Amino acid sequence: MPIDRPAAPVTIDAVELEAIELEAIELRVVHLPLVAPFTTSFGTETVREVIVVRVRTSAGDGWGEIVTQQAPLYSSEYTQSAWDVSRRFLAPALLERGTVTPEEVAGILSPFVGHRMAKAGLELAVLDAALRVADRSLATHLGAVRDRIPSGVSVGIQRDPAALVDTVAGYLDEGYARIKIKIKPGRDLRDTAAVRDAFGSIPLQVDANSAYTLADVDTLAELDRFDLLLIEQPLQEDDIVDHATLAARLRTPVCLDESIVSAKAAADALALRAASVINVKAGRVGGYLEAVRVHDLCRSAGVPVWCGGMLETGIGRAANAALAALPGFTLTGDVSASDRFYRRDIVTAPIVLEDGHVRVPSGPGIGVEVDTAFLDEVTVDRVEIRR
Ligand code: OSB
Ligand code: MG
Repeated sequence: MPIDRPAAPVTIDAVELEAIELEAIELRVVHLPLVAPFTTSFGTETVREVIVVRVRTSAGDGWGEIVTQQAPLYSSEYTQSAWDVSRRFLAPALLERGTVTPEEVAGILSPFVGHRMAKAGLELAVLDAALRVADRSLATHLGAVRDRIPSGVSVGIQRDPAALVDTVAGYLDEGYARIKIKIKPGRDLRDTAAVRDAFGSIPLQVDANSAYTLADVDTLAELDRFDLLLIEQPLQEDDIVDHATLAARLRTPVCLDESIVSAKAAADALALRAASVINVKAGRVGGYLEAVRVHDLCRSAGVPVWCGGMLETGIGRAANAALAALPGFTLTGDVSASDRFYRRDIVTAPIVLEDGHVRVPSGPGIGVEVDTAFLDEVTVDRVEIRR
């Protein structure tokens, strides 16, 4: 893949947002029940535990979401690590600065190593507050070129291949534009074959969440016969060279998720030919602004990207729809309707599926309003950090 072509114009709109004056940062641990258990190669969730961030400013509030999960299984971050680092280090550093623009947040937090999901959630809340003041949408600010995006769905591992076929049938009936199934050793070829056999040439891809090693190359190569759009993160997060070795052995395009923790990591992975597609998740790369940089560099390299998900609540889901509306997001992402995961969401107008698409919010900031009464009901822990 060519990675040395002249850079395409940076998509982020050059408008500078005014600094906002931070008064306090509220963090909440929220427990939202899932409509059905979600199983991946690393475990099963029945309740989404997530951190909701509210920045309080002299000009109004801003909302963000820290997409960590209860346990460090997908990434090293988890709810209590994000809670601790946000409370003790990240929020105080922002409050210490007092007046900040969204573009300054990453720099202020950069002395603290890692903890990208925590940083991303805080940056999103500052972005939301500043954009609401400017009466500007996140989508416009990031460089969106679409007002709706095709919607894909990530399907967890089911009891058996027959149950998987039933579950996928339901999503296809709803109109989802692309199916992604989770796989793991022992639940790969038969599951994929069952879906292909049942539904023919639907847009289909698989996600292994790091469950394989290079010793599994023969099994993974057998997936080639299913004409998948891609295989996502077959090997471990830091197995960049092994992913390159594997990619050379497969016809199925290799897409990286867990490994891409920054724009630099994306550039390195492309240089090493470890991936020909990249899954962009704002939490994993430390924020929506860094996610745009990943998008920009892939776009100039001619590498397609798509927007991943972390079972976001309505807050992060709205922001993901904005990100996925950028021009380089040429593959259908995991931005599904809120009701794919939740019976009731914490925003007043959750994202819905319309003709296989979801609408990109166009209101100020993230473009959705938080249902604070329901948020209170699902809040299990709350802290306010003041300056
Ligand atoms: O690997 O993409 C992943 C959910 C949690 C952690 C990791 C992943 C996922 C998903 C769900 O696949 C995507 C979604 O939010 O719809
Ligand atoms: Mg993934």
